[in-house]
Order: sequence, then structure tokens, then C-alpha cells
Amino acid sequence: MSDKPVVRLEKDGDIGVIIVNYPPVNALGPGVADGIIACLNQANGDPAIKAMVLMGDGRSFIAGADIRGFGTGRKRAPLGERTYDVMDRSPKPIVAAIHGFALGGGLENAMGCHYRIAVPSAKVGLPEVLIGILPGGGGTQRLPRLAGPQVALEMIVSGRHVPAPEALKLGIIDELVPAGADMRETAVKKARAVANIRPLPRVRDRAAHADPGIFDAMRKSIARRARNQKAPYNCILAVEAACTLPFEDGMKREQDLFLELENADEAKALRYAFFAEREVAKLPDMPASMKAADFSKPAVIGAGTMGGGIAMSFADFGYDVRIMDATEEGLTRGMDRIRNNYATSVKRGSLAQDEMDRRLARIHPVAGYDDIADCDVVVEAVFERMDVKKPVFEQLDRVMNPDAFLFSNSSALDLDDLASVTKRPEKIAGTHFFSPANVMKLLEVVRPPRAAPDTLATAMALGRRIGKISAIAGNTDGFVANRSRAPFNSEMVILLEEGCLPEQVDKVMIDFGYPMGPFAVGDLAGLDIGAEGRKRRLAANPNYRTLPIADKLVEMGRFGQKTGAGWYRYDKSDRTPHPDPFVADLIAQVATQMGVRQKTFTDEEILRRLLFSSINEACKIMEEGKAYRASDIDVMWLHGFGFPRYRGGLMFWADGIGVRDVYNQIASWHQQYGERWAPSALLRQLAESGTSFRDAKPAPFV
Ligand code: 3H9
Repeated sequence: MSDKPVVRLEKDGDIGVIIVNYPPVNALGPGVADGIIACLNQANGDPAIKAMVLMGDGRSFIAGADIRGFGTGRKRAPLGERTYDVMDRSPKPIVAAIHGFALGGGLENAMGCHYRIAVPSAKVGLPEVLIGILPGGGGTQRLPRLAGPQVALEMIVSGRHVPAPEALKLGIIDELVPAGADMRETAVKKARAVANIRPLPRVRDRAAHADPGIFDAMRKSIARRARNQKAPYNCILAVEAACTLPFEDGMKREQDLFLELENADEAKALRYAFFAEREVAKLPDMPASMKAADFSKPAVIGAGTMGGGIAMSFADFGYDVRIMDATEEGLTRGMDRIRNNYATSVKRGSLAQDEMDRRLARIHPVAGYDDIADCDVVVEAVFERMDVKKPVFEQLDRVMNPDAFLFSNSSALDLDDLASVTKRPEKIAGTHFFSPANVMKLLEVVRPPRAAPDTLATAMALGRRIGKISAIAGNTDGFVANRSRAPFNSEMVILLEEGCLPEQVDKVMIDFGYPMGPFAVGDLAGLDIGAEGRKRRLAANPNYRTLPIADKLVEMGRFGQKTGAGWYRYDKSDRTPHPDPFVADLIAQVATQMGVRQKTFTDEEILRRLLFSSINEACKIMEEGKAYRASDIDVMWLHGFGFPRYRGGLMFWADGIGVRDVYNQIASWHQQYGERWAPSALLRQLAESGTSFRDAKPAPFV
């Protein structure tokens, strides 16, 4: 922590420069708002100062309110006595000088200033909705006045960060700092140039007019993605107020709408998710000297669906990437698939044609191992079988530079066993992508026991550099994400044996907040994939719980969307899942053969059967030391499986139910169903001691 005050006033001739210094990102932590007010008062009281600049030290302007303060009952200055109120009353002009980020309360303070300049790399935005609240510092009242209600609505409801050049076009900032010029000097010059302009241009004095239809249109457009949530709708109401009420009344309305949100479950879950995503980057038992290598030449082995998606991820983030396959046809097919995927994005309007061309040009198909020998990092994405992967690693070990990192995209296999075919087990780790690899944000970094710290740091950094969230997992069958999800996948099929239908289970999970139901997801991913894993597990463990209904579908060639039928049937060139009476009959037949009694289920029973099975497994993972924290598992579920973010994550959701209730239910299902519901020892301990899942202490990582 720096020994400078959190806010200071420096003099630059006749200009007072107010500098916020609250590392790392200048959140409005304790003392910052008071400090800004004190400096404004001091500058206004100093006849030698003609105008002021407000800026941030370090890497950012102001990243917003201190999120850790929400829900803690912290005191806020009353309306009329906040920083931007003092700015509004300031007799002297204030210029905001923005670099890094002006987010949330940061942009709200900038909009309280009379002028705004920004360096071209800066970003501005009101992302409060992403943590379940609304911009409660006048953002919903000032942005519609500054940029127009339509723009404000879009920015506030999406929470997106707007790059400075776009913010200039939208009227949010007045000027960009010219390339090569010093921001502070430019801001001081600007302050001097406007020192005598009166009246001072205050955002609050502008009017915001809107076609009333835009608000309903926005409500309609978010209906699906914002279901079960309140914050996006309160954001809309607040912007609506800016267009219909006088400024002071609008501020009161904003405050009321804000207070409805701050302590709601939605905001608590989203705040938790925000910090969980930052915590996940920390590997507590690694030496401080651990450093990521600076790779620049990635290669991908295997041009199948996963390999292609991984290559696209590299290309999307500016890397030239080489891709190879066992056969020339495989490579050609893979490149065609990549081209088609990009073309679909162009057709949908989410990618420009010239950007597609640039990305495609970064993906270089190559014929053999010698063509990648100078690469510094390789991601293997060949077929998920040890006897296919081992020869690939032997070859890689032979041709690659000894410093190169060799990563495997396996989703379950023993990476220590794989590493043993090389002379560099310390350079080997897992980088498990989720399908579609260029879309899903999770990168599960798997840590086999012999991986060196720098190898793990490099794998974690690799994810970050291609826009993923990296989370570390132990080397256990299915690693952490798929292993914790596996019981859910079994249980959903067992529910069918007991009387549910795929569409019923899917509806429960969609109502819970998933974008798609698990059976529809299975059809999308391909049912043949799960069948391979089940075969392998059954071979290893004769007591493995088989899933005869799922196996029968695969035997019949019903692999899902790709074959036009799976759990559902699909019309040609349409991805809509249609319930299939054939599947209902098959379920009934198998259930009869198995002698399972049919019953009806409530939605709550379905939800709990699926999620509790995974919570129990997650506890087993932690008790075996295969994950650092319950919150890491939550991050995996949020970004690997589409768990609804406003529910925090699997384990956070479980805490909402209570560890004792979860344990009691699992113990009772253990009695009813037998071994597969045996409660984890850690779960029992947590229940006995009344410790939450979040506070659970996993065994040391192995
Ligand atoms: C708001 O403003 C409400 C207002 O309307 C007023 C209503 C009353 N608070 O992400 P990083 C920490 S709501 C507390 O790794 P990056 C973060 O936890 C707020 N802490 O850096 C991490 O700590 P640690 C609206 C915060 O460079 C460290 O800073 N604003 C906050 O990848 C570094 O963070 C937002 O929602 C915060 N506001 O990304 C912006 N921000 O090292 C939230 C960061 O201990 N922040 N930390 O793990 C962000 O989106 C990103 O941090 C940012 C930088 C893009 C700024």
C-alpha cells in the first residue's frame, strides 16, 4: 500500500489537480469520497486555483464503488451531499481526466465533472447490473442526459465497457488525449482553457427525452436472458425516471430502486461470483517466484471440433496458431469447419467479414510434427483415449524444443500417466477447454503431480490471454468440473427410469436459470461422447452404475443433433428439440425391464436430485485435495456449464439451502438408493460443525 493519502490536491500553477490513490484500481474505498469532497472544497476556497482536474494514480481513473462495502450496512452520505453534488455546486470548472477504467461510481463522478477527457485506451461504463444493482450514484440520471436515453439504456442494462473513442462519439467524453501527449498536462491545459467559461456546463441541467416505447422494447428484448432477475428491470425503471421526472426526483427514484437491490439474493450471488472469479487465479501453495512464460507460438494437435475451437480461440486473440491432424482429410475437414463457424458469425452479424478474414489467416494448417517444432506451447486435442494420446506426446517430446510446454485437452484421463511417456513431465499439464471451445469461458488447468509451478502459471496465463477464466483442478478422473458434474449427468437419466421425461427435467433446469436443459445440451454435444466415458468406467469398475436408456439411444445411432435425433428429435436444418414419443416408449420399456416403480416428481425434487448429487461429489473432490476452494468449483459451473450466475454457483446456492439440510437429504437418499448417494466425509463434518460450504477447508492440494 502506498503511503500517499487516498486523495490529494496538487497545484499545477493556477490549476488544482485532485488525485485519487487507492490501489490497485482506485475503487471508492473508505475515505475516497470524503477525500474528493475535501479537496474540492479546498480548491474552491483557494483564490489562486481557477479550475480543477480529477484523475487517478496508478493504472486507472476510478473503478467504481468498493464492492466489498455492499451489503455491510456501510453509511452513505445522504442525497445532496455526495461528491457529484459538491461538483454540481462547484463555482469552478472540473475536468475529469480518464485513463484505465471509469466504471460505475467512477463514471458517475466523471459525469459530475463539467468536462471529460480520456486517453484512447480508456474504457468507461456502468457495469453495476453485473453485480445485481444499478448505478446508484446518479448514473441512471446523468448518462441519459449526456448520451441520450437509448444509449444509456443499452449501456446500463448490458453493463458493457465502452472504449474511449466510442465514448467520444456517444458524447460521454468531450475529447481524446492526442496520441503521445501526457494526460495530466492535456487535462491541465483543458482546465486552464475553460477556467472562465460561465455558466458551467452541468450534465444535470440537460434534458433527456425518450420515445416511451424504448423502455418496453428493452424489457421485451431482455425477457429471456434476464428471467428471475430484478436488477436489469430496475435499471430500465431508473432510466425511464430520468426521462419523466425532474433531476432531483429522478435521483430519489434511483435511490429507492437501488435500495431494493443492494441486499437481495441476486446481488449477493453476483458479488460473490465477482470475487470468486478473482480468487480463482490464486494458487496459494505455489512459490512466489512462480512465473508464466511468455509464449508467442502456439500449436494445436488435432483438427476435430475441439482442436478447431481451440485454434479459433488463439486466432481470436491475435495469435498466429499452427494446427495439424493425423490425416490430410482430417485437416481439410477441420479447416472447413473453422471457416464455416466464422461464416456463421458473419451471417449472424456478430463478426465483420474483414475480421473473419484476419482471424482465419492466423490459423495455419501444417502437415506434420516437424512443422511445429519451433512452437513454444502445444495444446493436444486428439481423440480422448490414452492409446491415441500417448503416441502424440512421444512424438511431441521428440520434436519440440525442451523448453516447450505440452498441454493436453483431455477431459478426464490421467495426465501423470500421459506425462510418463515423455522426458519432461514437469512441462506437462492439462488445459481442458469446454465445448464450443471458442465460446465457453472456462479453461480448467489440470495439475498432475510432477508439473512445475511455471508450467501451471503458463497454463493459467494461456487461458487469460485468450479471454478465458482459468481455474485449477487436481488430476482425478474427470478432473474437477466434469467429475463434479458426472453424478448430475447420471441422476438425470436415472430420473427417467423413475418416471420423468427429458422435457420435464429440461424445463425445471431452464426455469432455474440454465440457458438450455441438460438433455438438450447432451444432444448438442453428442451422446456418443458420454457413452465412451461410461464404457471406460464400467471396464475399470464392474459396480459402475450403468445408464441403460442412454446406452440404448447411442446403440440406435441417436447421437443427438448431428444425427437428427437423440433425447429429442430434430427437423432438418433446425435445432429446436421436439419431444419424441419414441423416447418416451423406450424409457417406459427399459423401466419395466429394470423393474423400477414409476412415480411423479415435483420440480423441487428434480432440481435437488440433480444438484445435490453434484454437491456431494464436489465435497469428495475437496476432501481429496483436488480443488483449492469451493468457490473455484462455482467458477467452473458458471463458466463451463452455464449455471445461472445470479445464483452464484453450485456451492453458493447450496449454502442458501443450508449445509445441514443438504446433508440430511443426501443421507436419506443414501438409505433409499444405496452407495451412489454415500455422503462425503467432508459434507458430514460441515453439517456437524455448522460450517458453510464456502468456508470449507479442503485437504491440501495433491
Ligand atoms: C458502483 O460503482 C456503484 C455505484 O453506482 C454507486 C452506488 C452506491 N471494489 O479485476 P482485477 C479488486 S459498483 C472492490 O483483477 P483487472 C479485485 O477484487 C462498482 N474491489 O483487475 C482485485 O482484488 P484482488 C462498479 C475491486 O485489471 C483487484 O481489485 N464497478 C473493485 O483485471 C484487481 O481487480 C465495477 O463493477 C471494486 N469496484 O480489471 C468494476 N474492482 O487483487 C469492477 C476491482 O484482491 N471491477 N477490485 O483479487 C472490474 O471490473 C475490474 O476489476 C477492472 C480491472 C475492469 C476495473
